[in-house]
Amino acid sequence: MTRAATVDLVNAGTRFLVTCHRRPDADALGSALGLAAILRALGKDATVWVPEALPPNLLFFADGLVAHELPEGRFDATFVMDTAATSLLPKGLPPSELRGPLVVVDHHAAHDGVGDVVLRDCEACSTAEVVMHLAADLGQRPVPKAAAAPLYAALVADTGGFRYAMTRPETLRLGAELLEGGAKPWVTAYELFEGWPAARMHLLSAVLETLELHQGGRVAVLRVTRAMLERTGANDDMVEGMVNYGRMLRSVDVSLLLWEYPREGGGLDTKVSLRSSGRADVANVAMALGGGGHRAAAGSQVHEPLDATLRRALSAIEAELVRLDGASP
Ligand SMILES: [Mn+2]
Repeated sequence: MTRAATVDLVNAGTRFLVTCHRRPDADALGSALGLAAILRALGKDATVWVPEALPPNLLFFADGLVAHELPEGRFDATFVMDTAATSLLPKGLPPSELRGPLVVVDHHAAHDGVGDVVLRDCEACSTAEVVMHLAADLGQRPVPKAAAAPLYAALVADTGGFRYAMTRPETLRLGAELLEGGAKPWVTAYELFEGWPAARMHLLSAVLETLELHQGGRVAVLRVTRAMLERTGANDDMVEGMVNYGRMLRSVDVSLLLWEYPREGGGLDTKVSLRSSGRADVANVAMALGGGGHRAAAGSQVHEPLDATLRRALSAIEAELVRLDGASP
């Protein structure tokens, strides 16, 4: 139903704002640029607006295509991509009389209902996939050439390079369509997963040194402190993906990365990143810590120091492992 409502909004309007969640990642930004290209192919005016600076590794598809200042005037609707919670809406979103209906496009299992229209498919591997299904409803498949590179980047990022369990035959067919549209597989993989500055490698080395195993080896714990970031000259963006290293251990069901993170207004929070090697549902764990996410990848930001957060996280993980062991004898 929401797909039909979204199509009606697109057909009825002429001027759209497209944005995404805070700290944009490849799926958030790629699905935003992909949707904007589709709207333009329909003769609509579409602006992708992101108030923050973009992560450098996403510039290969986004450079010069994103407005950082909010354009003036009214919009017929505002799309917010890949966003599961009100707290993740971009700062400075125009008031409702200027932005029009808020259409939230998403694929997260846990969603707080944010949006006047919520176009959400929890089976989709990425928000980019939801956009491609919407493109079909709008008569824009294959997608316009300008949509291919950003949507492909989103697909590759959210499936871990077509490796994660939600990679279905359909996912590869969508990927094939985007390659036919001109997306570049090696450029995409290199920019998303490699091309590191040396400081990031030094940070990884320090993070791996902190490895601890709990619950008889089933839980890997990694830490990132401000001191480690300072010592290696790394920044917070470079921590992205480091939680995955704990998951590589064969004994591990849950990898947990705890990261001292500056709190708005001063002080330190602890960011919690969780990955499952396939059996445990880490969205359950993240929810127990006030966050959310997917079965295999979830997280939270906790207003407590790292050690206190570690204790809470370990007990939430233990509860999930007990649930898991009860469910599959
Ligand atoms: Mn996503």
